[in-house]
Amino acid sequence: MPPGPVARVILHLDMDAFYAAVEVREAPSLAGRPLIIGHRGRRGVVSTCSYEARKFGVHSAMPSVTAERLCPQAVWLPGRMDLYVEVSEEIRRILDTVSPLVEPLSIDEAFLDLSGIASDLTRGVEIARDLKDRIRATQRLTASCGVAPNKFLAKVASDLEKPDGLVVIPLAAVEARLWPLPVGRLWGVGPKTEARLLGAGLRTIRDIAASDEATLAARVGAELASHLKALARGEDDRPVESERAAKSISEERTYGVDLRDPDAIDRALLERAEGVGRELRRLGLVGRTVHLKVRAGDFTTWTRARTLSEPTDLAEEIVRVARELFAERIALGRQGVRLLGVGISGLGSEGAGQGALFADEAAEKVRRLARAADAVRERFGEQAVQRARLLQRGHGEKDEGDAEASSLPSVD
Ligand code: TTP
Ligand code: MG
Repeated sequence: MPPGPVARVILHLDMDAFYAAVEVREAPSLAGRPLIIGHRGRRGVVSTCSYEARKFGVHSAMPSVTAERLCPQAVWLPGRMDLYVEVSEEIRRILDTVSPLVEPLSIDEAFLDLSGIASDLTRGVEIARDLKDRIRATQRLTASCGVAPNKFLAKVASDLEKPDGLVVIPLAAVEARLWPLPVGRLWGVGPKTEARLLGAGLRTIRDIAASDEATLAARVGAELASHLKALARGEDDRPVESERAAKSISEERTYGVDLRDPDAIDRALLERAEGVGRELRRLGLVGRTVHLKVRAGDFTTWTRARTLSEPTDLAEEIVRVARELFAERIALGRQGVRLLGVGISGLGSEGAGQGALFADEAAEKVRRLARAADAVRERFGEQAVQRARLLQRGHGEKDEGDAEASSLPSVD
């Protein structure tokens, strides 16, 4: 037999009732209760809800007033994006240990290409089971996984037995598992196409598989018709695309003597933010989510994150958020700071958020100054340009200690 195309093993993972599950984890008394994440009232919509609330017909994007009517006994929470982003990143770190080829799709779902790791789908299922176990053990959350020879089938599979599902769809199972589903499940079928297909009496994917391609083309166009026919046969050759560009930039430093003086801590925050801003500008990037990492003398470690309304490459913005996070979300108690890290993720190219950024003249001026300072630094070295704040170092203020670890920015 001539060698065919290499069979792939693709995994799709989607967290169950993500925001709601995180809230239940944080407040276990909510377990088993209908929980809705969203704002109540006339203008609110439901972000998501627990599976207990779904039994009443509540779902994402539903007007809150409808949800209140369907499930008056539900507990409502407004949602905490920072926390969900943090958890999402923790999960991402786990995924990265499973495969070098990870393509995140949203805050709670990703594709993993396991082809180089799993010899066949059966092995892919074992890996998926391990992955689910690890997420449950370390995050106390459940994920649903689909394993299949391509992205389309893997995504369909992960949704089939939610929550806590694990479904494999080999090509041989396309008829049994894919064909009964409604046409709306086909990738590329939005509400308009769906209406057209339904108008032609095509309700399920089986109907598409059985339809004549020329007739289908007359309804939706030749290109889409051939695409839908391929999907209905369970064929999809889109590759899993991990981002090639940097995902985050961070800078951290460990102090030989724990920092206790609030001024010293504040200065350290600014120094780290300066490094991150400089690296962003060097790479021509802007970032959206600011991260703060703090390790106390007793090794208690916090990681906190907050997303900006506009992406930035400026230390001023980064340090503003880092300070907020430090003030609001770090409880040092009697401990000093042993390690401090500042980072940024949600990176994009500089041009991306420019409209809004350039609308702000003040920010643009600061940016020009920052660039000029970068240029001077490049020519004359690190010491040549120091922000006034950094120069306010008083005498005898040696409590910062010496850096144990390098504070060079790291890009990953
Ligand atoms: P989903 O994965 O679509 O939903 P889910 O994880 O809550 O539930 P499921 O078990 O069905 O996967 O979306 C992930 C998160 O994105 C969700 O927890 C909340 C947020 N979200 C919104 O804020 N609005 C929306 O309309 C949707 C669909 C999701
Ligand atoms: Mg989900």
